[in-house]
Amino acid sequence: MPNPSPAMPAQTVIEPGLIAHSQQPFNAEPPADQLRASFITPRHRFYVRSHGDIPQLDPAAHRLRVGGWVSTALDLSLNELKDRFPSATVMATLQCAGNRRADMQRVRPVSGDPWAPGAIGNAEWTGVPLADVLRAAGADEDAALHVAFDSADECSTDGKTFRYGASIPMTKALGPEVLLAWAMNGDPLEAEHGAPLRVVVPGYAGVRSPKWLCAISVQDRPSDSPIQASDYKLFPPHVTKETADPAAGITINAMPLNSAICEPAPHVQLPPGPATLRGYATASGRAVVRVDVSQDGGRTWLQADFEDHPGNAWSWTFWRATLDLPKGEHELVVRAWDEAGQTQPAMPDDTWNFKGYLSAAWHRVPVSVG
Ligand SMILES: Nc1nc2c(c(=O)[nH]1)N[C@H]1C(S)=C(S)[C@@H](COP(=O)(O)O)O[C@H]1N2
Ligand SMILES: [Mo]
Repeated sequence: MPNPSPAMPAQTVIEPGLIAHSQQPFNAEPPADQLRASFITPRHRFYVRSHGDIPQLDPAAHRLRVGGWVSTALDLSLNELKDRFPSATVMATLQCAGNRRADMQRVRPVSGDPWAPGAIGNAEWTGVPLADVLRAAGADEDAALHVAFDSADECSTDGKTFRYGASIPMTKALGPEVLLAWAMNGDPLEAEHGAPLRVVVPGYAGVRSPKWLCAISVQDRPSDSPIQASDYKLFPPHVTKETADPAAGITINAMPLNSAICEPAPHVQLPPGPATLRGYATASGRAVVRVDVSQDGGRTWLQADFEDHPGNAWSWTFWRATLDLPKGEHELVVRAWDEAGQTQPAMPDDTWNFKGYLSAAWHRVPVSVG
């Protein structure tokens, strides 16, 4: 990075290929067709979601502390972490809880950036399993405990400034898929993705994968950071920003089944005849077993073909389908099915919530053919 200052100035264009929702904090996603161009999402097409300025941390000086309900507290440099534990690589999709929020925004106003289907990416993450580090510290593994993470970045919401923090239940933290990662797609992490060290919690909302990781604490309660305690909660449709009781909201951890059409783009003009639809589907821990597409708003369906469908449940699936489109206006639709026989809700209205989280209704793309 050319800028040696502790945080990037607001006007820095971090990834010119991304569509920015805001520059400070930097929040940006790739155009959907570019997202669909490679099964492993390259860094320049990987969405960025940050709550504060992006810290520029010195990898040589960086420390990771592990404490709380452990028998031996640890304080490790990055090199000590790499030398002491066998490394692991996991292919996993990372997805923001606000991915596809734009669909809910069209129902009724919601808070947060209006993400299209691009607040998602699939990468090969390399690091050490969190479970190995917890065991080396002699962590209490009681299923009722939580593993909390502290980051280096300062965030502010509603006038309060605090360091980013989040936690996951011990039961998830011990899973072999959960990594303390220093590399993405074989390269050291970039600053915007959490360099030099981040957590990757496959299957969980991105918010539980803290970037710029400084400390881990085993504790009997979730992180008390506002990110954990009040943000990223799912509320019923009648609850508003004014009436929301954060303690009563559901903590967003595992992500629901979702799918999106990445090509064609909404509102394009197509010639009559065969049109190829391409997109992704993800079940976040379960396997996607079927994807259906419709050209008439969901009255009739055709089964899509899988293009890339790894046996690994942490990674998304790429699908493709060809429809014969006559002249006129059409609403293209996709829905996925998981191995439990579940599918997505039909309308964004069905799961609308004022924060616009977990927007996972059938994805609808209007096109004109003529
Ligand atoms: N320290 C820190 N970690 C963070 C965040 C953040 O703002 N600060 N954003 C979270 C959210 S909401 C998401 S969706 C993912 C995004 O990761 P990415 O920017 O590498 O795509 O990081 C998570 N980890
Ligand atoms: Mo997110």
